[in-house]
Amino acid sequence: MTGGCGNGSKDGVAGTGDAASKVYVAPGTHDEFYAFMSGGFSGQVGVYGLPSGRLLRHVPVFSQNAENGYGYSEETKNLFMTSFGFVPWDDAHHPQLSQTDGVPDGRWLFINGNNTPRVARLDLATFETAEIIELPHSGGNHASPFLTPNTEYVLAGTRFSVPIPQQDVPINTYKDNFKGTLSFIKIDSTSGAMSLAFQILVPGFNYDLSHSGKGPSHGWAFFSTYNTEQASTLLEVNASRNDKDYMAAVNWKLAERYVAEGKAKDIPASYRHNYLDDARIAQSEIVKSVKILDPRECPGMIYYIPTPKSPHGADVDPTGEYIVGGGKLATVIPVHSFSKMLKAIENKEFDGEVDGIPILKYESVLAGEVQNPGLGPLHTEFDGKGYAYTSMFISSEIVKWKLGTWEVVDRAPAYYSIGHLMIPGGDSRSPFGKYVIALNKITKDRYLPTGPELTHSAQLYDITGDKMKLLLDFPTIGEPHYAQALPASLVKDRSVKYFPIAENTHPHAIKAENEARVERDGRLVRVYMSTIRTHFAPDNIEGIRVGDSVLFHVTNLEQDWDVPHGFAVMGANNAELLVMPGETRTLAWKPQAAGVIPFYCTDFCSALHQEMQGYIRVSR
Ligand SMILES: [Cu+2]
Repeated sequence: MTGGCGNGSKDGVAGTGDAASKVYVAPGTHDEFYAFMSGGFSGQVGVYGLPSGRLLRHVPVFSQNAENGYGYSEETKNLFMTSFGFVPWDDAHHPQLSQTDGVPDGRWLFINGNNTPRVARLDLATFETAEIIELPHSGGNHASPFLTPNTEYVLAGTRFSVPIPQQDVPINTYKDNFKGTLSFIKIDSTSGAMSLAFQILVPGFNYDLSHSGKGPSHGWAFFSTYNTEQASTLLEVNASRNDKDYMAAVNWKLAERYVAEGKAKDIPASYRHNYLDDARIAQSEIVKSVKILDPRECPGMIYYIPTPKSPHGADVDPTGEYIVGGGKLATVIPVHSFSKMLKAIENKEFDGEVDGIPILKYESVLAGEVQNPGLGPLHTEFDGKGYAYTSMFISSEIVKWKLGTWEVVDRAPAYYSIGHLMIPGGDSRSPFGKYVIALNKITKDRYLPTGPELTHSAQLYDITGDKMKLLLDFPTIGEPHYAQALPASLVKDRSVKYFPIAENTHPHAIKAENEARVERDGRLVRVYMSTIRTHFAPDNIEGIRVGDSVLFHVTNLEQDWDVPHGFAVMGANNAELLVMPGETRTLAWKPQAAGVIPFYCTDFCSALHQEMQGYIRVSR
């Protein structure tokens, strides 16, 4: 699977002074791009600068993060609520930058949770998770989250089909009882708030990846499928039998119209919608139904395009005319034509149907095939100059080819086993170009060994010339499954520096140190605490009793950039709090024995940081 271990240092330009100067960002100066890389099974998002590859931030999304109390503080726990209860981990795959007119706009980043189907929205003004919505009737939320060109919708296709509604049935009744769904999450254009608008019920295949149309194909979305064999066991064999699976072409504008006309059925469901409210406290609501469209009752809404073989990527070029299927077991890269698809639909050039969904003839839709591209084509991005770049997992390389002539013009090895690749804006209407990044699954000999588990990596190539030039490889956190990048100027000037204390509407905030106090209500004790360089108020707390439930509501009174304070209590069965300037965060604590318990600030905040401490007296 890995291509030629040990040959890693002989690659082209990397290691020469030329490459080093192209990625060198002098101390104190800024990178040109932000890159947002999924942490994969770490459940997080890594924020890197390009071209330097410097890690700037680690934003927790689907995993609790003890470092800052995310998922531990009372204000953030609700973000992890699901119909299964509190789920503190997920597998995050595909970051998607919000778009306006088909181009990243720097407002929000969406990312999927695969395992317990969810979609999160990060606010790029604060670099924090602002919202998480659960998806009912889904299993393995992989074809997600993919945006329409004005962020009208976030699309999400189920990887695993499941009984809908869930029921206790034999697994070998898969073909009769298992279905898939394609979910359409509506995005509020001002706030970014998510709501599940409708789902489309589809045959029980595996839906793998997606992209929306743009330009002439705006209003359509494309989802790759595999396991059209509908196997439920030994998929490596049983889901690899068909020569072609399908690309689903969905007319989402028409679907929208069908919903408006009342064609959708309200189906009972139970899923969570979690969001930070105006006081920056996570709320969790249960939603009890979802609108579902059945293709049998919605003619013209969805078609299947045959696509060889177990396609993975479903990528639309900047013009919106070409839809590229990365058939991971295919010997060619098939490119479908949107305009030919419309003609084929008009002329009813069908090859049967599945559950009311017409299957278009492959040749009628085909624009062309890239011949001998390499082995294991997965994903394609575009440079906006007429070229496409496809990752080849098995032959471990990036292949550059020309749209329209389908000829391969360059190839560059990746070290090793490249999954996704990414060009800044490379899935948009107007790519920013300049670099392609390989997101590699295996690194083997590329770094100093660190025991059995080695870092994953990203590799940066210059694509400004005819030939790709490897400039840099850098380690990443978790699995850098997919990434997106955009010019830093679209984000950096909107970055929040602190939260104005006057606008803090947290019900247990204090606005000044003289409001600091301890209040008892039966066995519940609330400590209204302030922090400012370099002390807590109050810092000597007495009157706490074993068996009390204590809530420390810590407000950071600082009104300056980059001055968080931490709050840690000895023996707390919890994480620390890291409180941003102007913010209030709450730590729940149950004292277990009589004595005196110290607490302190964990974030080095000033010359007298070591003096920033206090005591809690616990009595019987
Ligand atoms: Cu401090």
